[in-house]
Amino acid sequence: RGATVPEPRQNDPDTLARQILEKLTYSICKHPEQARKYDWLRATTLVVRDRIIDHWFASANKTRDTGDKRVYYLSMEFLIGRLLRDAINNLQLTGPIQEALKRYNVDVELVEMLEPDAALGNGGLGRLAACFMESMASTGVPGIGYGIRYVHGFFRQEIAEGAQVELPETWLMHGNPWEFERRDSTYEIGFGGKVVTQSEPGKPPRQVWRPTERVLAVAFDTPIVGWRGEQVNTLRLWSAQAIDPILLDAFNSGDHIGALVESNKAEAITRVLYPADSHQAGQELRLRQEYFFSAASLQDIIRRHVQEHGTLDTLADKVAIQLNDTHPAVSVAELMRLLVDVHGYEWDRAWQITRATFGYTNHTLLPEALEHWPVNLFERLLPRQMQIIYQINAGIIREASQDKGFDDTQIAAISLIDEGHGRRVRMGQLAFVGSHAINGVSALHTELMKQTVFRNLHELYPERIQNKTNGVTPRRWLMECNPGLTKLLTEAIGPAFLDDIEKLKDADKLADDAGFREKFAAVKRANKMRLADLISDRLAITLNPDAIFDIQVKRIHEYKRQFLNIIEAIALYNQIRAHPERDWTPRVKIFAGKAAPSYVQAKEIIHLANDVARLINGDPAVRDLLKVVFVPNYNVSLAEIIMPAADLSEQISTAGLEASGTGNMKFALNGALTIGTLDGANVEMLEHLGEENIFIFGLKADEVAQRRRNAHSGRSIIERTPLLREALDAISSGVFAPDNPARYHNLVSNLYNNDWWMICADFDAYWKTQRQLDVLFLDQTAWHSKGVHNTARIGWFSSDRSIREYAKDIWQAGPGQNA
Ligand code: 26V
Repeated sequence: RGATVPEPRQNDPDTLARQILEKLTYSICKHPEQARKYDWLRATTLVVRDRIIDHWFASANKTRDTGDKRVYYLSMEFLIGRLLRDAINNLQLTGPIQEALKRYNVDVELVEMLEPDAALGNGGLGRLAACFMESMASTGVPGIGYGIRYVHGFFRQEIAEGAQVELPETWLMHGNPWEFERRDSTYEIGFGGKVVTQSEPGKPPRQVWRPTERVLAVAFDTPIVGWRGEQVNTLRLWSAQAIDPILLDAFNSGDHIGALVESNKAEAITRVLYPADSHQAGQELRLRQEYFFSAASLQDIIRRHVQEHGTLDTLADKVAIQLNDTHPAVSVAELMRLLVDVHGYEWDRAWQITRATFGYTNHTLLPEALEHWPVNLFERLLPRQMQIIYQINAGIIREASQDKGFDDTQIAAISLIDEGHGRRVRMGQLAFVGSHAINGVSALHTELMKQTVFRNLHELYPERIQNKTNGVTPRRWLMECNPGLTKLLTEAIGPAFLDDIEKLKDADKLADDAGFREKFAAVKRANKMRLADLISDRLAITLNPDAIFDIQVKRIHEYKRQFLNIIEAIALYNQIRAHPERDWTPRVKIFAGKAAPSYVQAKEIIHLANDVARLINGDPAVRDLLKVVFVPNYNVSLAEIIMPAADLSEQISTAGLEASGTGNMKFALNGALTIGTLDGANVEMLEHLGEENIFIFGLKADEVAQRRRNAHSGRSIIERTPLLREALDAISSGVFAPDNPARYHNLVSNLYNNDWWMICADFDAYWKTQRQLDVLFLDQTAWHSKGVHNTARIGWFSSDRSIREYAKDIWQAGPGQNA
């Protein structure tokens, strides 16, 4: 309306340098002489952000004008990490920005490192959501992510005397230049109260929920830039606020604390990320978080849809909503409430729309991680949604018994209410029945879903479960974290792989090219030196860069078996000491990861890793042959330094328990070899890489299940395996914990008495495979040739491929999908 559109921005270093100076001066109010690195970060971010905004407007307009189907990704967690390098890379500004900052004697890398690492997630599930957001933007899917703007993300981990200490994380401390508060997208969210029946003459009676408590959900938007900046999508995070910021009457009558109680209670909803990913917390605040962000997102989705299309009849044609695990599963009941109670839809029609709109992704089969809420809590907090769940349940049970002749045991298994443990709402069942597509995250995991948690629902709806194997974004996990390898690959096979990562296949033949292999090895060595420098700075441990860098980084959990890895380290240590004359391959075992604060065994494993590291690293008898390192505070930024520096990737979960894994893909993309079990996506990696390029050992999923049924225990294995017995004896003896020799008694006695995680059962196979890798590493030609094959053949595990599959098979959205 009379306003002129800004002219296109120039991306040459001169222009960028000038604009950075302008931001520094007029937005940050600093003279270049006084500017600190942090000020340069902010100024650079603002300059990059301006360019994103241009593309952001264009993307939003396009989707509105075409009326293309939108995809909404609902996730309690987005583990996005830093955004500046991602934005610069995807806008193709890496060189020019580096050049521009150099004019002020500023090193872009040092500046980038000051950006806080947005850790709004626990681990795999949250990081997958972040990769998916980037890939939706990169593949042209109009996607909006919905989540929670936690004030405190995943805790900061310190190690004090070997043990994990949790400290608050404060990513918003200096403000967040990537987010835009949208006061015009604010919604009321209710809790508690009662349901009343309203009847008007001539109309069917309506249920109306009258909540007693209300809070505001305020939107904060962050742009997600796709590759080459062509599409910019939105990550919309909700922040909770009280409707009345202060109760002035209470304050004026002297109750200064009471005046703030309500606003504290409201804001508590989005204060902190729950740091547990393997035990359902069962706390009211968690359920409030889940409902809060689900309800806000649905109101927003419905408002936008009605604005653009005028009716909710077409919701499922124009909207796909993906539930990232069961955390947003209450959305199924909430959408039914909105359709039936608020918009007057008939139940059956509402149910049809709901099911056609939702898809649900399952990320774990661990029984202790499956969400189920006590019925009485649910009823008190969300009375109308509880009624709706009962009504959905009645319909499903009717269908199962009438159409399929299900018996009482089968009905009990599919019921949305678990009657066994004090009446609970099963969120997995709710998400399943409310969705038209349910997916697992690797081929094996999807098969196990059909056989275990969802056996009976799968029988009732045999068409609904499908597989969508996970992937990782090659922009962050190759181009940005490993510029050396990216440059080498571009020189060798040309730049086509940057747009289609499966073209990395063109590098496969270079595995036999000695010249290429040498350059590949040189890049790896430089990346190892960089990690060695970081470890030297932070932990004062000196590493031998010619050693195998053998790395296990992920959440600490018994099923992931960091304990098995540590036991192998001790056994190796014993052998090196017993046979110093042998030709040992030098090895550095690197660990990083966080334990849930309440997970006792996981914390003991961290403590053991640190205790073992101290003893081994201090023993001159093994000097350069063996080192053990636990790097504190694993996060996305640390992963970006670790992945390119690995020779060997540890993916050694008890078979059947790791749904997919995504670290396995990041390591392989950066040329590491994998030692792993036949679990999760490792199974498919084996198929793509070829069995000579991945090192698989141990029990298979069905063998694990069988042993568990047969009351397997570790005792007899330990007694006949001297290497294992001696390592466990050492742990039990207290040599690693002179201050508290009994510290690890429980960990060890669990192995004797039950070995639930098959550590003893797999030890021998693991040991032998590691020794095979020792020998292979001495033949650097053979080793690097396999490394090249890993990089060249792993392209299928790109999240671009995952997203294209979701878009085609579940969402019917994105390029080529709109009629
Ligand atoms: C569960 C819970 C339980 C209640 C308390 C908070 C909380 C937070 C997260 C979770 C779910 C964790 C599930 C998860 O992260 N699964 C991982 O998903 C990855 C992406 O699909 C996959 O690669 C990993 O194998 C899988 O463990």
